[in-house]
Amino acid sequence: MPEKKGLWQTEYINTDYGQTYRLKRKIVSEKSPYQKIELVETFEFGKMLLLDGAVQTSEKDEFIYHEMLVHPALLTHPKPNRVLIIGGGDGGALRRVLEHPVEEAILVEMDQKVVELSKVYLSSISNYAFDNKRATIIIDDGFSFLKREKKKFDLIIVDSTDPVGKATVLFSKDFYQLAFSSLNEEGMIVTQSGSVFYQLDEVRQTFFNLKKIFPYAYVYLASVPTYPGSLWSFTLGSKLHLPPLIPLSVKKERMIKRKIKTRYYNLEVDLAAFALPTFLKEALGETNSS
Ligand code: SPD
Repeated sequence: MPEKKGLWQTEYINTDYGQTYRLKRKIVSEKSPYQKIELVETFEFGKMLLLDGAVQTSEKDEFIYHEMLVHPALLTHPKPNRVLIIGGGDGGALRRVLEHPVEEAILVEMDQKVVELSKVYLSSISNYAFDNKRATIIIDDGFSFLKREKKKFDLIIVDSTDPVGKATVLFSKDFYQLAFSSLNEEGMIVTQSGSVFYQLDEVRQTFFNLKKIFPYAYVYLASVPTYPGSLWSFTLGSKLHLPPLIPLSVKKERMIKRKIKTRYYNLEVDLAAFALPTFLKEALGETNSS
């Protein structure tokens, strides 16, 4: 058993379980008007961003989460032009969206400090996506922005904190109704929806809320080591397209044409991501589709 030396940072998932990292150094710890923001450098995962004590992203495993949040939906859409990201102030999702030939990617992040600190300390995650001419950064809350915005989107991505506390509104039926009316007729919404092991109720609620509004709804999975329980859920609502039923040859052609380079996502992973374990299928009422 290795010795527990040095400085450690724990994310407490509940009263009985946490995930702990040995730190090289604490970089930033400050309170914004919205949350406690911490940037630390860990031995195992490189630099890591925490909001209110919950790990949001790390240099070592961010590619898994961000590729899986963005590519399944964008490769399902034949011609995505206008994409909205709500949250995602670290820039990792924005970077992946801009790998597609979209005309405009709008990132609406509530906390300016998260964007500022990410630009300084997490450029390996955003790869300077904030400076891309096709990107617009707006500091606002996603719900208010969408209420005001008149022009429609092809994809809305919710890259928020966990579906508890202040982010809950982004998982509500009201929000999905608003998102539905803000999407073009081939439009989709995809949201991170929490740990299938530790937040199963939130996963169910997200799926059932989306399903009430969108004709098609799917949960899919990826393993993100720094997220509680690792097995992470994403929930996708679609007006027209059925992502797991798009032939892989079509997605492959789009990947090649759009020159998408990935480290986690590939077509076999895409196919497998929509296969759910039995306990989750049961929790979703065996209805992971239309
Ligand atoms: N438990 C943390 C889940 C965080 C999901 N969003 C992360 C934002 C990374 N861009």
